[in-house]
Order: sequence, then structure tokens, then C-alpha cells
Amino acid sequence: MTIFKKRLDNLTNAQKVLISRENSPKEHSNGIYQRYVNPIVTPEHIPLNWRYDLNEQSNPFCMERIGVNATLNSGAIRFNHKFVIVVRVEGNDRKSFFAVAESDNGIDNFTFWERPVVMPETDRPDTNVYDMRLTQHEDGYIYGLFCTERKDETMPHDTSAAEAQCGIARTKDLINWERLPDLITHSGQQRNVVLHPEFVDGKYALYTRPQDGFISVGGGGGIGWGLADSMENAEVKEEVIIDNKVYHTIKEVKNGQGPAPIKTSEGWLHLAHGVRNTAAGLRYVLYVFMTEIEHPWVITHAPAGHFIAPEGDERVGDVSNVVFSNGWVVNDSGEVFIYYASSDTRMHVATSTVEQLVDYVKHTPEDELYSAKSVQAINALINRNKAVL
Ligand code: M1P
Repeated sequence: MTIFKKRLDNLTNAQKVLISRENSPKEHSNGIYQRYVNPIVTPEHIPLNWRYDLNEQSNPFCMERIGVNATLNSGAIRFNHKFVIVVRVEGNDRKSFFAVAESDNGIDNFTFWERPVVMPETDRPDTNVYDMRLTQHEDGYIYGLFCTERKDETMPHDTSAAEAQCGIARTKDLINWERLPDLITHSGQQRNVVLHPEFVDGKYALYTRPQDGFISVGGGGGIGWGLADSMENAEVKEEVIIDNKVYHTIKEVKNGQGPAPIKTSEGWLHLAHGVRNTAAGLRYVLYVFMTEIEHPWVITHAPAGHFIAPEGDERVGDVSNVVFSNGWVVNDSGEVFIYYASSDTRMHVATSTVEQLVDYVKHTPEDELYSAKSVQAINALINRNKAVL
């Protein structure tokens, strides 16, 4: 057997085993959500014909020609009775693009569609696109809002100076995308922009994240909120901050809306990420909050601290100590599938239910911002427990 045939057989078999293996819940759960043993999508899940020249004549050593470095921050949607995620695939060349993968049960056997997404461009080509938030809007379209990154032309000599803005595209089938002009806001840069699924006062409503620089939000930051008359030429003229960065919390340095919120009988459930600084660099965790049904910009419940923080192997990757989510799905039974990436490297799922998450937001104490108050909260719990035991 030739080197080519042997290697290709090995690769094909290994990928089959990887994609078809069952995922199982991890032993420990905090009662709020359930983690799973295996990541759901890794670079090894990427189809071989995207990475290898499969012609033995032109690739006798069966070398990988186009490498994939990471599969991360994925938008998610229930589509044609499948769990569908739009994965941020990052090549070895550092360029990210989108690719759709689907699963029947939402926790394993994720398989990529035939080709990556061909995203149309505006007059200003995107250097890099990533972190798509999918919203099934009541206007009938599925919108994908994502970060479009380009060179910051105001700093021509700084080869790492970049500008982040919100790219907008819409689709009905997740294959053919109509690119719309980038969102206009009156902040320097934008990342983590998410479209609310319903009209508010007859307008499109957007969660934003204004920032002064590309990495640092500077004096800006917080999760913002604004309305736009249309998505064909989306402009948020007035942006208000609805969830601020706060000193000595998990969102001290920056934060950002995750996926579009889930509507429940008690309010809108939101998933977001918060960032603090440490001697080891930035630490990204996920947190949850709830807003009023009629006023999705008004927070009603904000549990203290993180909801999901990097754990075990999740802590290590390209950008270590990071969990990030821009996709979750609710099925017909009210089960919630939370798709999150660890350390900008691979995708995971955690499951919960709407009922559990509503209980979590309503009954987890809020952050009272002082150590003494945290001790008071624990003592109050001990006292309540003494009364029942
Ligand atoms: O590297 C961690 C994350 O950093 C950015 O998030 P934010 O804009 O909140 O800082 C994004 O680049 C995100 O893709 C990345 O996972």
C-alpha cells in the first residue's frame, strides 16, 4: 500500500470514529447545567477534502495543504428539526470564516455541510470575519451579525492596528446569504452586536458593545442597546448602556452579549461574557441575566458571578482561560443547549432547561460588591437551612 493510501485510510477512519462517537454527561453537575465529556467540534471534524489534496499524483505524501487551527465561537439555531451551528473556523493562516455543522441531538455527531459559507462582501473587503450571532427574526429572515475586522487605516505603520465593526447578512437557508451594509453606530468600534428577535416599538433592536479600541474597550464598553429603522441600512443613532462593566466583578474589564436572548414567561433570558484581568492575562467567563419582556433593555435579575467558567482542559488553548458563547438553542421540550468555545480553540455543549435557568436567575443572590456582603449572603443561607434541617 502506498504512503498516500495508508495515510488517507488512517485519516478517514480516525475522523469517522471521532464524528460518530457518543457524547456523555460529565459526572459532576451543579444542578444548573450539565457539561459533556467530549468537545462537540474540533479542527479534526473539518472535512478532509477541505484540507487535503486527495489526488495521489499531486499529493503523494498525503500532506495537509490547508490547515485548520481552531473551531470556536459558533452561532446556533434550530433549523429543519436539526441543531445547527455556524462555526467560526480559523485557518492556520489566522483567517476566520463561517461553516455550518448539524447534529440530530445537539450533543454529538456534528457534521459539516458540504462547503464553508461564502459570505458576500461590502465595498470594503473584510480582512477577517467571526463570532456570528444568529437571530430568527419575526420579519421572517435569519440574520447573522458578526464582527468584520479590517486594518485600521488611520495607523498605517502599526501592522497590528485593527478596526472591528458589525457585519450584517441574512438568509433563509443558511447557504445563500444576502450581505447588507455594516451597522452604523456613533461609537468608535463595535463587537458582539446581536439582533433582538422581535420588533420593539416597530423597530429592529440591537444589543451592542461600543469600544474605543480593537482589544480594549477603553472608556466605552458595557452591553449597549439601540433601535434601527431598517436592517437594509441599519443605523443606531442612540446607544444606551444597559449592562455596565463594574469594578471587582467578573465583568470588570469588558463584557458582551452572547446569543440573542430566549423569551420565557418571566422575562428575556440573556447569556453574556464578562472579562477581568489577572496576572495570567484576561479571564473570560459566561454570565446570565434576565430583562423585562416589554422592555428588553431593563434588567430584572442578575445573579452574582460566573455561570460557566473555564474548567480542566477548557482552560488551555490559543487564548487560555477563556469561555465564550454566541449560540444557544431551545428545543420543543424547553431544553436549552448552550454552545460555548473554550480558550478560542474548540466547541463544547452544556445542557439545561428554561425552567432551571429561570430558577437560577431568580434565586441566585446578586453581587453586593463587598466581601462582607458575600459573607452575609452565606450566613443568611445557613440560617434558612438550619430552619429546615
Ligand atoms: O479571545 C477571547 C475573545 O476576545 C474577543 O471578545 P471581546 O470582544 O469581548 O474581547 C473576541 O475576539 C472573541 O472572538 C474571542 O473569543
